[in-house]
Amino acid sequence: MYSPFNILLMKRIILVALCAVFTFSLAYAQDGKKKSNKETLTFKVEGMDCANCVKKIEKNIAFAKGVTDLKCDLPTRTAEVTYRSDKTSEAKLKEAFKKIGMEAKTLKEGEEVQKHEGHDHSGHDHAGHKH
Ligand SMILES: [Cu+2]
Repeated sequence: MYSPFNILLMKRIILVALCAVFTFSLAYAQDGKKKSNKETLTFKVEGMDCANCVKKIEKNIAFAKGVTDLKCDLPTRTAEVTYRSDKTSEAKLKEAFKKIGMEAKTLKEGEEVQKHEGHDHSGHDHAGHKH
């Protein structure tokens, strides 16, 4: 027979146990991240104007030292770079973009990305820009 008090106590124990499991799994997830030294940065890339520019980034930045993943988004002109922080750094990644003639700016988390609707080439000089 369970008294109302016991049922309450059991509910509390279950709740505490659930909390403990949740906290542990969170700690584990963070531990795993630390071990692989993986970080992700989103860059706003000036000069990423067409599919060829994206290809250029994919051919170069994806194979830059320490880069493990790369996702380019043409409409927002952003490149999401996942990299190993023990192999490369934000500054080195920006340098890699510079080498292919593009300026990358780190996008702060939560910063609004302006949609680049259509394909506006005004003020975009394609001279010396080999496709
Ligand atoms: Cu282009």
